[in-house]
Amino acid sequence: MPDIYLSLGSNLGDREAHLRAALGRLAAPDLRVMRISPVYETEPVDFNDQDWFLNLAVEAETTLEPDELLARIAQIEGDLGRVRTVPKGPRTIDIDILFYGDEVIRSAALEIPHPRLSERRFVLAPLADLAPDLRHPVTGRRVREMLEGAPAAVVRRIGELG
Ligand code: PH2
Ligand code: MG
Ligand code: MG
Repeated sequence: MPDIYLSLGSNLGDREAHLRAALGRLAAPDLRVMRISPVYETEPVDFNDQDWFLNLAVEAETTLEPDELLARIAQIEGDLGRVRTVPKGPRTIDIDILFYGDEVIRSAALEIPHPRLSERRFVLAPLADLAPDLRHPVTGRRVREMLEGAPAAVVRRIGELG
């Protein structure tokens, strides 16, 4: 069964409650959540005029194929009240697939590894807490090397999800 890594983020309403609810929904007979990183409070990137995020990373095992995993995630995001207004704008919950084992998928619907992973401290900082030596299957760079080279942005670890 492949090890997968997900990034979760929320910057609307009760951010911790949204993260907790998403983690509760992710766990299923076909998806086992193995480890959850600490929570980080992070400065918004790409679309700056919005509130700060809470972000965390998850390591899981799943029997779902990548497209099935994507559909599951869309369902969870919808259930938690995510409405897509501004692209990259405020959201109750965003769940992104970072890695699916060593697979490389580049389709219109799905890109794995996540294409902007190596530029995003809000993804890499929590991921480095779980898997600093994990290598990107295309570039061969380790998570901790990507974090060291990522553009500056404020991320601060605020603790474990209670
Ligand atoms: N997600 C985005 C765009 N910008 N910034 C932070 N800090 N955290 C996010 O999760 C985030 C973002 C698009 O998904
Ligand atoms: Mg995202
Ligand atoms: Mg997303």
